[in-house]
Amino acid sequence: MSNENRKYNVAIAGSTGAVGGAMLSVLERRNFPVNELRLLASERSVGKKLKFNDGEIEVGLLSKDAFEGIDVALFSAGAQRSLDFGPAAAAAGAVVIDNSSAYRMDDDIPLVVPEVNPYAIARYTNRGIIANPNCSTIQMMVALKPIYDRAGIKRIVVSTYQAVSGTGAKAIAELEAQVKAYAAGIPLQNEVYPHQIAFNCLPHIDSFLDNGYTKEEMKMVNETRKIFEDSSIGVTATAVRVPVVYGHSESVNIETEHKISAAEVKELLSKAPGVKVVDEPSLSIYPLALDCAGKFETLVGRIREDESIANGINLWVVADNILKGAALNAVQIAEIVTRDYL
Ligand code: L14
Repeated sequence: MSNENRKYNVAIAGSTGAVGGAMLSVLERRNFPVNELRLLASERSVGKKLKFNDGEIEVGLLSKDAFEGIDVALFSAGAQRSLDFGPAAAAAGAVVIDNSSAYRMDDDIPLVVPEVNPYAIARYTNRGIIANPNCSTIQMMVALKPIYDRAGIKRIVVSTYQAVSGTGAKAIAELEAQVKAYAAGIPLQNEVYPHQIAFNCLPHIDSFLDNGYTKEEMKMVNETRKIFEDSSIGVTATAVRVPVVYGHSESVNIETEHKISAAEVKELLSKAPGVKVVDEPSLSIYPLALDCAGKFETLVGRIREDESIANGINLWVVADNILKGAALNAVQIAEIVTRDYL
């Protein structure tokens, strides 16, 4: 069982992407006990070299036989590659922690936010795979868990303001190019998004479903219920892309089972793991996307009672979508897996 001096062989599938790169830096920042770090990616990135600690590691090909001897495999190479290579990695003996949407809603796959439901990790033995939730879901769960435990939550109404980095490097480049074109007075072009993202808000993240919601919105509904293990909780979401590079912001309105005051929520959240309360509106202090970039905490502010109903609370919740929304959450899961299960 767990041995304090043991080091682990870690693979990153999708190591050259935005989240993959952040996984490397989070392993470094948290001093994860790495023995071998194996960087994997698709054909076009093979041979690239990435810095890790004091050295450089060459990227190898993501293939079914690339996982021999690996203890923990972090996947962030898109849902299709997780489906194609995740089971092979698990069969080779690795615990797969998957950042894609491929396995999140499978009944026998745990969907984990370490501050919220770390106990669910035990069920990784079913298929050798643990799913990392959607970025927008993760930060909302971190903020709501202490309130859920204290007062119960009947219903959540959430609107998101999501950064372009969630889409990837191409989207960051598109936003920057549009801002430059605008400043230069030349026509703006768009390829990644169906409309101009600079100076705009697009109520469209991932594709539309028959019920009129987007997939991103329904991920927040379904993943929230799965993580809280509560199919009775009502959740409705509107997911909006905004011209921000890093950091998702969320307006979260909840109706609790029992009355809880804004002061009590503030007190609860000030002690909650992974949360930083940033809430002094008279000084213009509240969570900002620009301030969350690079940080591990989920910032919560604008904590106030919803005076339109008996038991209502409003919150503004901001986190780095690449870190807590993806790479950090995955590495935190890996920390628990290695500490408690390997
Ligand atoms: O489900 O485009 O993990 O901001 C994460 C990035 C969904 C889309 C997921 C984005 C994706 C999201």
